[in-house]
Amino acid sequence: SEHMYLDLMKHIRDHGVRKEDRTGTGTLSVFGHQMRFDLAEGFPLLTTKKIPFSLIKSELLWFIKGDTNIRYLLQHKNNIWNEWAFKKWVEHPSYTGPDMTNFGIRSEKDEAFRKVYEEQMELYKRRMLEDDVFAEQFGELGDVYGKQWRQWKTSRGETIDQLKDVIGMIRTNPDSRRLIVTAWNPEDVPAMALPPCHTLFQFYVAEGRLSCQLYQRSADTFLGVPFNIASYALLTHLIAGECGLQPGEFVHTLGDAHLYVNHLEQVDTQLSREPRELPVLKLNPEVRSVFDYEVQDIKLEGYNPHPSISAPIAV
Ligand code: THF
Repeated sequence: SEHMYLDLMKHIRDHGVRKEDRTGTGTLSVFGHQMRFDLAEGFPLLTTKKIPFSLIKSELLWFIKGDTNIRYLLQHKNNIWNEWAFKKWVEHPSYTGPDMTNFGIRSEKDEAFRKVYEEQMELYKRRMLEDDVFAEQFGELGDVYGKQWRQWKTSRGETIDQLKDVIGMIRTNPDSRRLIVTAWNPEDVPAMALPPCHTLFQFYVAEGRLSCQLYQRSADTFLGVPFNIASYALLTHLIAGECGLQPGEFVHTLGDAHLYVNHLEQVDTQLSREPRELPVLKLNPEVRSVFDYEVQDIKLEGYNPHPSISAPIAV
């Protein structure tokens, strides 16, 4: 339940060790943690702060399509991957605008720079939507989840559709202990802008219920984890539906679980709030396949969260 998440934040806040990180922001961190969410109790979207479920839907459908270009996200008003694609643009030799080195940290510390950055980001988004050639070149994130789930490239030049294969296995051999999808490709990792945080997930079928466990190597506990929980819970619902199973549990196993030090005030605010009743997921019963969902086929009922709490994302 939501208490598992709140307890994790409290645990990291009170017992985490100070650790520097790739982004230069600084974190409190613990290593190795597990949470469980019984999907029969309701849909695990946090109620102690408002989470924009529409962003979780469009991000997951984007992964499922095997798409790795953020244009689809922008068309759905989803900006959560912008910084990573933007970074590729401003670091490209053809970029002629103002210097954007370390834009994440600088825009937090320097008000004037922040304005310039926000203008460049608006420009980037407009071109992404209006200019097909630009979008093809500068919207591409490369070997991220969609690619590894749907078009894993083997050394022999073949392509593996892990998601389709695992759904086939759940249907034909539900007792299998090999129901695994991995996004971690050691051959590709050195060249990746952002190696996958959701490294590997496994399905498990028992008593007519489909469970899913995710191993997440790195967990941005305040901003990212609430999205990750809801995203994999939704994936489990979609696959269970296609396979004629009930959704079981989502088990979330974390490696480096951290709180960025510039999120700590927000954490205290959230921990002072009482969880509310969980919403219920409603899927369009006419959709038969995981691969056919559109955003409007997925709805939530009874979501009455506390207000959102804003926090800067570390890039
Ligand atoms: N990088 C970092 N530092 N943290 C992450 O969680 C993360 N992700 C994805 C890739 N890199 C990451 C991106 N996922 C938000 C949420 C999830 C993201 C990125 C950003 C975010 O800013 N959420 C806001 C709302 C944003 C909005 O309304 O537009 C929030 O308040 O929740 C790990 O998967």
